[in-house]
Amino acid sequence: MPDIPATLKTYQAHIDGKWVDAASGKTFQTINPYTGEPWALIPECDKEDVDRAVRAAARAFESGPWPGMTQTARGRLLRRIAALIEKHAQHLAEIEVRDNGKLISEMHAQTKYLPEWFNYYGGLADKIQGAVVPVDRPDHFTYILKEPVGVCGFIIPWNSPLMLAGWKLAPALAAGCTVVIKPSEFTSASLLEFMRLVIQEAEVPPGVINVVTGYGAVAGEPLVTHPLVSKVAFTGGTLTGARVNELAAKTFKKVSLELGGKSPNIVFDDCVLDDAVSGAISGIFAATGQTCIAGSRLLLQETIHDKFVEKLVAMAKTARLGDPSLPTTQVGPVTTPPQYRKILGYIDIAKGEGAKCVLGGGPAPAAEGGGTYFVKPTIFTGVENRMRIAQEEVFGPVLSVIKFKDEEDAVRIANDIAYGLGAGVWTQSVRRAHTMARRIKAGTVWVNTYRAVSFLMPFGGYKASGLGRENGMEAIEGYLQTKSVWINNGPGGGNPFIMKTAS
Ligand code: TXE
Repeated sequence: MPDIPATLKTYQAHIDGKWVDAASGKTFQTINPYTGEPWALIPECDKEDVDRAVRAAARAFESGPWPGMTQTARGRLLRRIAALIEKHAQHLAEIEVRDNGKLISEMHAQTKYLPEWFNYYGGLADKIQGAVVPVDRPDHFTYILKEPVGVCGFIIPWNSPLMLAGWKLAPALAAGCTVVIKPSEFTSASLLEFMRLVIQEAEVPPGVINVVTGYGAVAGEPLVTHPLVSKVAFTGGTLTGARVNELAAKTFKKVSLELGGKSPNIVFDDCVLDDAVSGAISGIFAATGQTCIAGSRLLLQETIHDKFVEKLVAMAKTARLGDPSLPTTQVGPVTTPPQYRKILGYIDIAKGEGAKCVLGGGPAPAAEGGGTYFVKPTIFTGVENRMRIAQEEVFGPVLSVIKFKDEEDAVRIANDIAYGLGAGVWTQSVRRAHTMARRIKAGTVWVNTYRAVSFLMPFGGYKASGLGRENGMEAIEGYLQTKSVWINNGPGGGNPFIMKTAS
């Protein structure tokens, strides 16, 4: 471990409205992936801290100002949070970049857009309502109540910490839940800054939102297994997601999972070629490929394959690697050392499988970016869909180009995968656009665009890409319980030994 510079910033966890060290007193360093230098110390929370945070969230759920707050007042609070995020968007983006090395232009765009989630779900807070049901019994009054599920545990990855936490937090608060958030051990700082600048300033009651920092197995698992947690919302890798799902099942928690992907970006010969080339590039090289919706399988119709690859390589070659905090940089470093090793490992696997490397294919020399974990934008052609480089998530700037013959062939290849998160289709045919959108098994299909998200549009995966949906009206259901209430206004009685089914 490098020596601790005297200038390291020290963070604390946030439990029950207070800033606290880990009970063990332990800390770990967080590293700037561009410089490779540690810049802050983060509390290494464990089971004991998680238990304190969950109990605080459970108390805040049951008593105090939170459960007494009207839905309209909750809506106002969410809009206050939105305004504060807007005020601090630049600073929050800078902290994200320092921790995850993604481009400032992308992180700032995310933090500037994030208030919309809190405005949207703030608006939705007092539209959450039950129903009166005209039940098939005389003299009965029956209604449905919508109630918050209770304490929610959020597990957040390192690629877009604030955005992915916000996608969960806004609907959870609107529903009336309380929350414990465990950010990734690689990127804890932005959520702690968010607690200081936004949540405290907005005067969210103590215990409603808690942040415990630490490692997955040590701080994440106790959150997933805690008996007082009613819902787990997880974004991360598919293997970890499967473990989280298994653990959460033991205490029958609601679970939503947003996991990995190996999304097909499908280009037909009737597309606008230059648009599709830009879409293919931004689909894989934006965020250094470290996004769950990366268009990592580029499916090219054979009639345009060679011409397209030529243009693709020519454009990808111009990518400016470098300091992610500069607005002119186009590709930043890889966020974590394990991720860096994983990407280079997959490049070797692809070469070993016989794919042809037509661009990049290894680490970028430090001089190019001045930083440590850089990988050259890499393109493989001649990839067959059965190869590991086509089937497994790399989560890096590595594109696999696969040829297809016709629509039928494209659908077959696109769906022949364990994942189902996103897909792109490039065509000018309206019929083809709708047909492909219907036939591809993925949670999102983009036509003539790629990697667009909105607070209004549900987001999530088919198959191994996850469970449940974030964003839009649908997300709120994941934070609600449904209760049926039966009131008999007539005479009671009947046979006490027989269930009262419809007469
Ligand atoms: O993710 P993990 P990692 C994919 C991507 C990447 C791979 C591994 O392919 O290469 O996952 O990345 C917490 N119980 N994605 O190892 O392990 C952990 O502390 C409870 C896709 O970084 O999934 C962190 O907070 N929690 C993805 C969070 O889970 C546990 C984004 C994510 O870490 C835990 C990131 C456990 N046993 C990676 N183990 C996306 N969908 O965007 C770990 N965690």
